Amino acid sequence: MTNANLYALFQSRFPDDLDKPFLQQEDGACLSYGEMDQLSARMAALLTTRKITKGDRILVQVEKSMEAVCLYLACLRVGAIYLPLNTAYTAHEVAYFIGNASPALLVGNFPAQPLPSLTLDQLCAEAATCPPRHSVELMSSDDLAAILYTSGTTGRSKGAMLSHGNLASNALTLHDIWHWQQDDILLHALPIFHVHGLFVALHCALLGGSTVWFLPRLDADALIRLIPKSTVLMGVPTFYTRLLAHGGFTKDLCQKMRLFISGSAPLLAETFHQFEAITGQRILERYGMTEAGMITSNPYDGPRIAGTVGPALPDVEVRICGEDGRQLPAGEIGSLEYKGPNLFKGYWEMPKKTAEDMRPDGFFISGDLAIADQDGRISIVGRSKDLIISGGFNIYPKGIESVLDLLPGVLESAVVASPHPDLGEAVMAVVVRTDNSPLTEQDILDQLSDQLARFKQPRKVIFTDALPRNTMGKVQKNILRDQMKDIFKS
Ligand code: MLC
Ligand code: AMP
Repeated sequence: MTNANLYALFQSRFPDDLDKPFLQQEDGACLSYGEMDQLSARMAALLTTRKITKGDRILVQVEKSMEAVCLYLACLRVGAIYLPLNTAYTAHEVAYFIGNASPALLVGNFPAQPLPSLTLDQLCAEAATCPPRHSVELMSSDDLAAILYTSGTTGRSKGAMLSHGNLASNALTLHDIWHWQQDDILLHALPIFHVHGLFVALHCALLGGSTVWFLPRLDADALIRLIPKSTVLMGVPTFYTRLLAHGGFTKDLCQKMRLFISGSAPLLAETFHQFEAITGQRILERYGMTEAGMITSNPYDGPRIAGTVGPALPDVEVRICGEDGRQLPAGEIGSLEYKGPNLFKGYWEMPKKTAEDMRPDGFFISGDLAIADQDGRISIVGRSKDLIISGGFNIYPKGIESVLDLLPGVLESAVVASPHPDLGEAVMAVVVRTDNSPLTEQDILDQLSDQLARFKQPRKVIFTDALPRNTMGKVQKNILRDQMKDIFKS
């Protein structure tokens, strides 16, 4: 059996000169390909001495760092399943993931957890004393490499199981269609706990043997400094609106840049056109999701059209269907469904939920509404799932409403998105108080702060006497969305 371990694929693509920088920071810190291979081998040795074996889950909630990247690679090396969590999650939220995933090891700050845990600093210190474990565990392409949690319509998060084969196929396809080259320099300012920053960005660079400018977070000033020394930028639309809002962003800065990629949320046509007017370059928009990585992409060579996400990737099948699952003709809006080697292995310990989202012929129901033209070019036009995407983070209203509804003084609530100039969409809560309750917006926000990650907390709370309902008693969120649509207009 050939080894389908993703790390073995990366190793086969390392540059000849292992001293070449893999990750480099503005402060001068740098990790070469050789150092990354060595550090991840030491971390792999440490995991082995801690009896971590193939299939064990390692739950990781740490700040973005070069060491965190090496820990991910070390997990691949030993066949452990990497489970990264958003650093914004509260202890209350993290408890659910720990209960659901039963990890063998926690990495991060978990003082109150009875499970074995280490901070990343402790892990690095212990790993430094271990002789490197250079072997790479033999894996089949169906063996799991990672579980990424994605929030669900019912408010409960689901762990999307991604195999070594899923990740490898998507990375190889993107590396190819985006014409990745060894001399590329990727500007990386995304978080590394989601598909976009962890897989799409880092895997392309690793397959290219390329160098990465590794920024702790989005900082428009730092982008402006580093764009002249980079060739590729990947970001959510907020990256591009912030660059455009920055007085120092000019065409001259972009001389070396060959590719600006956007995804994770809709890129406004206005942003696309303003960006082209300044730089002469068209942002390449692509579409994806946690359950599969990337699914469609605008072409590298052909026309990139604002408001579209391009055709299906070469090895992915996409179709637009009616509610009955039958394919619709081009030009009709329907549910976007897809299948391919990148499609995940299901939700961790939720076979029923997995089955609900799959068609009998193996297509996955994305929950996005889309339209295709005669050439197969897709536009995402809406969502059948009740989902808010704020700055590229997915937020399900149900998860917020269920917390709000339990607060003393709240009778009921509805959470909707309002268009937001920086984040695309922002969370709004509409709350009905119980009789005579003196509850204020601040009271609500204070009470949510230790229960919900900051990015999920409503940007505004509006009080009303009753929620609008249809004859079936269902809250008419479209009416609320319409009422709130100008609330963040700048
Ligand atoms: C931060 N905050 C947010 C937020 N990010 N609030 C709502 N939505 C967000 N996305 C909060 C902070 O806690 C802070 O709270 C306040 O907003 C201001 O924070 P900031 O420091 O200015 O934010 P910043 O660090 O600049 O982050 C904004 C961002 C970031 C958009 C750059 O959220 C980001 O990097 N998003 C990328 C998400 C991503 O990678 N998605 C990919 C998912 S994978 P306070 O307390 O100060 O008010 C996927 C598949 C695919 O979707 O297709 O790729
Ligand atoms: P996540 O579950 O975090 O992986 O987010 C996936 C969702 O992000 C998709 O189902 C879409 O709703 C949305 N998304 C990703 N890329 C785009 C895009 N280019 N345009 C519109 N929506 C997008």
